Amino acid sequence: MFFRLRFAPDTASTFAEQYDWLFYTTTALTIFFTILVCVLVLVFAIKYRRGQKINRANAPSHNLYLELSWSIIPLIMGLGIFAWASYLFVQTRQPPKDAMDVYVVGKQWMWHAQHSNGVREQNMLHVPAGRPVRLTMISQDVIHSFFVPAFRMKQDVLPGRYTQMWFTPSKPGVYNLFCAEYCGTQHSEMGGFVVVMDQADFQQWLANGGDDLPAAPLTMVQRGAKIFKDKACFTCHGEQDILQGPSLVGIYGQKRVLKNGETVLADDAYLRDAIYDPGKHLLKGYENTMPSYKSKAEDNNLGGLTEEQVLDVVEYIRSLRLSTPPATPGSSPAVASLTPAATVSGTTN
Ligand SMILES: [Cu+2]
Repeated sequence: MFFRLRFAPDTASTFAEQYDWLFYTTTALTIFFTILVCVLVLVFAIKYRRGQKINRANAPSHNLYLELSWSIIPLIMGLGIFAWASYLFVQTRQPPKDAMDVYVVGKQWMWHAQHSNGVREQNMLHVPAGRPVRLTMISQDVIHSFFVPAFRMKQDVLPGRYTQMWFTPSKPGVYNLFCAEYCGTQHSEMGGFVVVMDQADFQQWLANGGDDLPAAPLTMVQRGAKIFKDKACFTCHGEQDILQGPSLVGIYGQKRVLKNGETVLADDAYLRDAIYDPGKHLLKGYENTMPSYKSKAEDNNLGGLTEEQVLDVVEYIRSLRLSTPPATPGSSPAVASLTPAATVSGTTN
């Protein structure tokens, strides 16, 4: 044979194994009932065909037990499949807290991945086997879709909104990565590979700066800190809340009370909005004096920030913590620091 006939792609994530069980179970049930119905139709058609001398008197018009069983048994099966599939679906929406973060930007027509320690990749994604990985994804232009058949995972990547996807790779190897949303003339060429490595190999790969980059690039937090300084964000966002702007220290993951009385969670999407559209969630006690840092094609990103730079800044803001634990009663208030806490490692949260 010139080609290997394959029924399904590789099975290379824990979800893939679970989804395959679900898929093969529904397929088996479908085949079983299809054959059952076909065989019965054929048997009865032959047995009672015209001209056959067979007793046709007293044919039953209904049978309560038969009708109940062919209603209730499929109902239980259908609900069982529904519960099973729902359980898997909910699982795929809940990344574990200790998942490794990777940030993905889709653009016409390439995938760009960035690891927390600053290693970047184009059309490649290196991940360790046996460890949950969470992708936070956004598009620089149109809708794309991040699709790894061997993981049985697919997630749309949208302009203007972060989407997430997580998986635990289960088998080292090289797997196809596709864009599964028609995104322009070279859509079919938008793809690459996901490389699943042993944990030790991966750590070494990551520490050595990836495949083709100089060693020791800036981490995402360092890059974010640099942008924060270059754009002079600190003049309004310092260690304390001031008239011009609120402090950003320790706000990540906290509830923020807005001017209109609503409360929102300061997560990645909130911080991105605050950079691109500062008036959207105006904080209580503040006026909308901040300019938008939305990058426009015509200014060649000189004034604004690209999606990748926003991810760096968000990672930096995430790292801003109070440098001492909350003060004990009677002592002076905790000192805030605008340098990232040394203990905060981008790969652990
Ligand atoms: Cu695409």
